[in-house]
Amino acid sequence: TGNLWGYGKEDGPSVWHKNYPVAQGDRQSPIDIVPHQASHDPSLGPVVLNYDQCTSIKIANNGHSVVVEFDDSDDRSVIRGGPLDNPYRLKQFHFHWGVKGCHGSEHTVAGNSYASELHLVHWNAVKYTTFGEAATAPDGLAVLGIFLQHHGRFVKAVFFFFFFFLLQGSAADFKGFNPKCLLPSSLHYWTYLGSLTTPPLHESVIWIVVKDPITVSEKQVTCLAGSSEPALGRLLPASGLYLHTFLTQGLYTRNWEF
Ligand code: SG5
Ligand code: ZN
Repeated sequence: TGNLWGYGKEDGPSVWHKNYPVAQGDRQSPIDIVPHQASHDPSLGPVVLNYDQCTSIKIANNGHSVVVEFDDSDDRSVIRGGPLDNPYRLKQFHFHWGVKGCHGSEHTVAGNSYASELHLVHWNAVKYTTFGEAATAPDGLAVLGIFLQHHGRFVKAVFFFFFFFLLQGSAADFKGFNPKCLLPSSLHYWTYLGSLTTPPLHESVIWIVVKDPITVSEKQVTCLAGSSEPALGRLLPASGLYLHTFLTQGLYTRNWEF
C-alpha cells in the first residue's frame, strides 16, 4: 500500500511527505530546542500530574516500541496546568530510542540528543469525544516528553520496559502502574505547538518537554541497540517555543514494585 513508512533509507523521515504532505507543515515535530532562543512566558504555570490512581491496563510490544496503555474512560489520570486550558487524559506512554544506544531521543537540546525519550500521550476529553477525534484537532493532544540519559543508576522500571521490548509481539496485563516513577524530580519544561512525530504526523500536539532528564545506567540503554530510530533529519527550527521553570513536588510513589 502507499501508506508504509519506516526509518530506513527508502521509507524514512525524508520521504514521509510523499504519503503525508503535512510532513512539510509548519508545526511539525520533533524540533531542536535551543534553550537561549526560548522566551519565558510568565503566564505559564506549573504542569500538574495526577497519576496516583494507577490506571494502567496493559503493556504491549508491536516490534517497534513498547507501549503501556491506560484506562481513559474518565479523568482519573490527567495532566493539567502549564499551557493546557483543561485537563488532558493519559492514554498511553511509549519510548523512542536509537540504534547506537545514545542518540535515541527525538527532540534535541542545542543540537544534542539523549539516549532515549519517553512520551506520555494525553488527550483533550473536554472538547473531543474520542482519542481519534482529538488526534486530528489543533489542541487535541498533550504529550509530555522525558529525556533518558545514561551514566546514572540502574532503574528497574526502565529495565523492565526495555526488557519487554525483547519479547517481540507480546502483550500482558499491566495494571496499577504509576508512571510518576519515570519522571525527574523537577518538571521545568519547554512547550511549543507541534505534531505527532510519526505518520500520520497530525499537527495536534501541545508538546511539554521536560528539561531535566532522568538518568539510567548505560547498560540498560545500550541493550536497546538495533531497535527504532528517531526522526532525526526532520528537526526543524523552533517557532513559538517557550521556556518555563517551576519546581514540582519532589519524588513520587507507585504501586508497582519491580
Ligand atoms: C510511536 O509514536 C508510538 C505511537 C504514537 C507515535 O510510533 O508507537 C509506539 O510506541 C509503538 C506501539 O503509539 C501507538 O501507535 C500506540 C499503539 O502514536 C500515537 O500516539 C497515536 C496518536 C506518535 O506519538 S508521538 O508523537 O508521541 N511520538
Ligand atoms: Zn513518541
